[in-house]
Amino acid sequence: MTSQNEQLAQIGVVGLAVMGSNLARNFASRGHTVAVYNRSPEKTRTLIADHGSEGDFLPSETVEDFVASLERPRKAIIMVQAGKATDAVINQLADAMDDGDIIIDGGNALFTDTIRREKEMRERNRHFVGAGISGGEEGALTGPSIMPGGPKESWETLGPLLESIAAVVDGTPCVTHIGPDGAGHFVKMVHNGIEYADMQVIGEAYQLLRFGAGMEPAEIADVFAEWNKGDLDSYLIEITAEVLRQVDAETGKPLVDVILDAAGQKGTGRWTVKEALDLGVPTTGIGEAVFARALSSSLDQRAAAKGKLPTGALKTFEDLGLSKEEFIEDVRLALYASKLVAYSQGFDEIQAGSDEHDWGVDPRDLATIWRGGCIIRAKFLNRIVEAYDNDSDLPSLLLDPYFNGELKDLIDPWRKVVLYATQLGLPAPVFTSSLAYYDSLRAERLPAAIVQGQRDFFGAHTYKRIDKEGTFHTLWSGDRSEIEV
Ligand code: NBP
Repeated sequence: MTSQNEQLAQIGVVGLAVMGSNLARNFASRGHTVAVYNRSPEKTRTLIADHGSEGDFLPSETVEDFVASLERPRKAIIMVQAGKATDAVINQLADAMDDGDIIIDGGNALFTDTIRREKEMRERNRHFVGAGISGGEEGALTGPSIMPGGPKESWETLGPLLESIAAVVDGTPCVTHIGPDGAGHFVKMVHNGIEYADMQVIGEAYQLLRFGAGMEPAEIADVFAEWNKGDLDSYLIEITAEVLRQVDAETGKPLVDVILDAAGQKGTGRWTVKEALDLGVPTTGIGEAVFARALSSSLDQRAAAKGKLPTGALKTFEDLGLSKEEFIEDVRLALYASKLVAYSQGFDEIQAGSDEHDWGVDPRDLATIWRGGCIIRAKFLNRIVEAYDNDSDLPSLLLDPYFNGELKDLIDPWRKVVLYATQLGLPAPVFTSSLAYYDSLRAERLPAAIVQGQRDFFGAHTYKRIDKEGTFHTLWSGDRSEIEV
């Protein structure tokens, strides 16, 4: 620890709960002098007592002292609870700072709040950077994936600092300037949405192996560990194997069997879906994943329905006439296909958000910085980078020649697994809805023509024709002739 009189800090961290403390330690471990401040001074004192020897920290107990301990232009990262707390801290910092100083919000802010805050700070000559930070507490300490938005000039100053603490894959730091104002928090939001879908498809695969093929958690852990050596190689598959292997010390049962099957959520998945609805982007995989968590948590309704709803004639795994090995491989391929759809939909939402707000987000850059540090890090992201290298205007990831080739091998097992799940009576909402999305996307004709006919019938909403330009209406309650409107 260094005395405040001797030197100024290159970076400051406000908010020293788990994320802020770890981020401050990460900066210090890379040789930066780090100013630290927390509303309740105990957390600052604990950080210094426990980790002060890891590097150069400048602790302060007032915002004014904290700001005074920063090198100019001052750079302070806020890691406090999203919402009102963030607004309060931004204003305290802005009051104590000068023109050109940079305030970075590293929390999980809603991107529209970030747009508002950036504007407010710009009007006060402060730079404001909303930065999505992924990787949880471990990532914050050892190297997260960082998605900073805000003014490009701030990136010039901040970039090297953030690059020094980010995860590194193949020599490339997992951080880049995403785009102006709310772009960073927008892509972090969609990242989390994709994470929801990725977690859910892994859960659905588990469910089929466990309650379809009757496999034990430890055996499924071995399967997942094996999958982690191939196309599905990812952090989430890796940790799922760890969770499945864990035995509860109290009961001796697999831990997964004693964990209440009600999934929590903090809101970023829900935000992703709400925004997708507003943008008109069908992120069905993410939507189903968010709803699956909501349904799992509807405990009273589930208890009331348990054993009461008719199942129809279900098949057993034996009825399917498959070997366990065949089934496992089909489930693996269905998981891969559904995951591909979820990522493709997520990238579509990012493109739509970027177009809507004129952010110029480069999907290739995103795939690059998601390869390490973040929760959805996966080998698969290298393929997404290559897809955008080959065609930066790809209309859908599914149309990239590599993924298109993969889909030729995935489609039959995927259809089979959706069928098996239905016959076994096991819910697989993301596997199923992703296949419906895929079949809709490639369809020659969609039932939307019927919907347009109905809308015109009851509401004179008009329709377009496939054979000529113009907008038309049929006189449904008259002589049923067509008029051009
Ligand atoms: P929390 O989200 O639990 O927030 C606790 C911190 O906020 C404490 O430092 C607390 O100070 C401070 N705070 C609050 Br609450 N109200 C405040 C106020 N009015 N003024 C000043 N400070 C206030 O911390 P976290 O889990 O470390 O997360 C920090 C941010 O990072 C959040 O936005 C979170 O969404 C985001 N994030 C978290 C993760 C994760 O894995 N946990 C991952 C990625 C992003 P006090 O000590 O005085 O109460």
